[in-house]
Formats: sequence, structure tokens, C-alpha cells
Amino acid sequence: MPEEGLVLKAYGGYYFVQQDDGALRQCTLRGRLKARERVMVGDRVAFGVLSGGRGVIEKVYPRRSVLSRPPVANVDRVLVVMAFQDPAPALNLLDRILVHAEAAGTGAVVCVNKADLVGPEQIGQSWMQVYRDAGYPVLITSAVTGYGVAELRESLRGRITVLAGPSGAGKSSLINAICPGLALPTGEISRKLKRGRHVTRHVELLPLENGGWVADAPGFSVLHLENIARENLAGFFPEFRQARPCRFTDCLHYREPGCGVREAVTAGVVARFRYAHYLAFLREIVAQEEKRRRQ
Ligand SMILES: Nc1nc2c(ncn2[C@@H]2O[C@H](COP(=O)(O)OP(=O)(O)OP(=O)(O)O)[C@@H](O)[C@H]2O)c(=O)[nH]1
Ligand SMILES: [Mg+2]
Ligand SMILES: [Zn+2]
Repeated sequence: MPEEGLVLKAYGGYYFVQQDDGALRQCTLRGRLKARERVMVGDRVAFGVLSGGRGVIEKVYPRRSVLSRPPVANVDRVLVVMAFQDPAPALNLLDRILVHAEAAGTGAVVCVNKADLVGPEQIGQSWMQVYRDAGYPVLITSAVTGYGVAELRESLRGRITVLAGPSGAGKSSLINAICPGLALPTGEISRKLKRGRHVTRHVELLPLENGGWVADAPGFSVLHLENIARENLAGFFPEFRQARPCRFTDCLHYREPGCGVREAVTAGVVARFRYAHYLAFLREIVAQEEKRRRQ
């Protein structure tokens, strides 16, 4: 009888699978499987066990969701980590990650870390309210003082959560604050560039004490919106649903007359910066589609 488990990490051709009894099994892939599909961190797999104790993955179960950056299957939520400063919040990247999460079919939470570096007036900044109004939970944390860490721990319970965001925002530090036993490596911020140094190199799912898994992942600052069709983009900005219906059902909310979304921007219901990012992403997607058509 094959056993089942969850792929926690993958490298060097090996897959580290947590069995349902909690034990970790080092596995390789059956040749037949190798040719057909990629096994991802987060996959539920069935495996046989060789006499030496090594497992051989024979089957990958259907995925609930597939995230490509970082590459993890069956993610329930992406926790987007930005810092109040060092590095400064990158809202264009934040919106890209949110679109990416929406397109992958996962939920998302915004976490703004390093609250200890700023005063109360910055903690109340209005851009965070924009995300709350759009329906995203927003957590404010400090991995240094422990502020907001209990709330963060609670929001991870029982789910598969993946951390995403720029290098140096404090993803690994936050996981360490939640599970001090892990002692994940963290890195200094470059003084000159105020950027992280890409300390985390691999995606790894870490089992949480109270149930659930959290994946630490390498930071990134560039994210291309691939495989998103122009007509689907607006659906990945949840607050656009608060606008009244547009005159044209295929409205791209660009320059069409009678556009409810543009009215909602003028009325202040949709934030200007979110709409500006929508337009920038739309242009990017259209340019990509045209390029593909010409090839
Ligand atoms: N002041 C302050 N510093 C923090 C906080 N969280 C993390 N840091 C520091 O920020 C630096 C980067 O933290 P990391 O946890 O390595 O950041 P990361 O997001 O995992 O970065 P990558 O692995 O490179 O993607 C380290 O020097 C941490 O000590 C915080 O809440 N407050
Ligand atoms: Mg890290
Ligand atoms: Zn419209």
C-alpha cells in the first residue's frame, strides 16, 4: 500500500515529504512521473517505500491552487510582507502579488512589518486602509518587538500560507518570531541600497505547532503578470466590484464611455493609485498579448 504525505521542500532531485504520522521521508520521483509532471512544494503525493527506507513518489493528487511565484501548490493564502521602511513599501509590487494570488485562486493578507522603526502617524497611513476597504486583512507587525505576532500566528492556524515580498522585508524574521525554535537565517539590510541581500534561497513549508504550514520563500522585487488575460484583470481588483456596472459589458475601464470603475475612482471609492496600477498592468498584459500574436 502506498503512503501519502505533503511535499515540504524539494532540492537536488529529492523531495522531503511529511507523512501523515508526522515523520519526514526523503523521496525521489518514479521515472514515469518525471517525464509527465512537476512535483511542487505543497503537493499531496502518494509514495512507495524502498527497502532502504527511501520513498518513491508515484502520484500527485489534484491541486486546489497553483502559485508560480513562489512556486507552491495548494496554498490557502499568500501573506504579502512589506516593511514600513528598509526597504520602503513597494505598492506596485504589492498589487502585482495580490493580482497573482487572486489569479492563482488563493486568498491574500497584507502584512506591514518593522512597525518599531516608525512613529504612530506612519502606522495609521491611509494606504493601508485602502487594502482593508478592498477586503484584505491588514496586519501590522514587528518581528523585533513582537508587536502583532500573536495575531499573525492566529491568522496562519490550520492553513497553508506562503510569505511573499521583497528581500529584507522580514519574512524569515516573522516566521522565527512565530516559531522561535526554527532559527531560520535572516540577513542584514544593505546600508547603501536599503535592500535585503536575498538570504532565503529555497521555498520550504514549515509545520506550525497549532496546525497548518507556513512557507518561507526567497524575496523578489520583479513579478511579471503572465497568463492573465486582459479581460480578467479587473476581476483581480476586488474593490472594483463596488462600482456600478459599466455601459459596455466588455469594458476594460480604460477610456470607454459610461465606465463605472472610472466613476468610482473620481468619487474616491476606488483609490487612484490602485487604479493607476490596474492601468499599468493592463498595458503590460496587452503588450505581451500583442507580442505573442506577432511571434
Ligand atoms: N527593526 C526591525 N528589523 C527587522 C524586523 N523584521 C526583520 N528585521 C530585520 O530586517 C533584516 C531582513 O530580515 P529577513 O527576515 O532576513 O528578511 P526576508 O524578508 O526574509 O529577506 P529574504 O530572505 O532576503 O527575502 C534583518 O536584519 C532583520 O533583523 C522588524 O520588525 N523590525
Ligand atoms: Mg528570508
Ligand atoms: Zn468600465
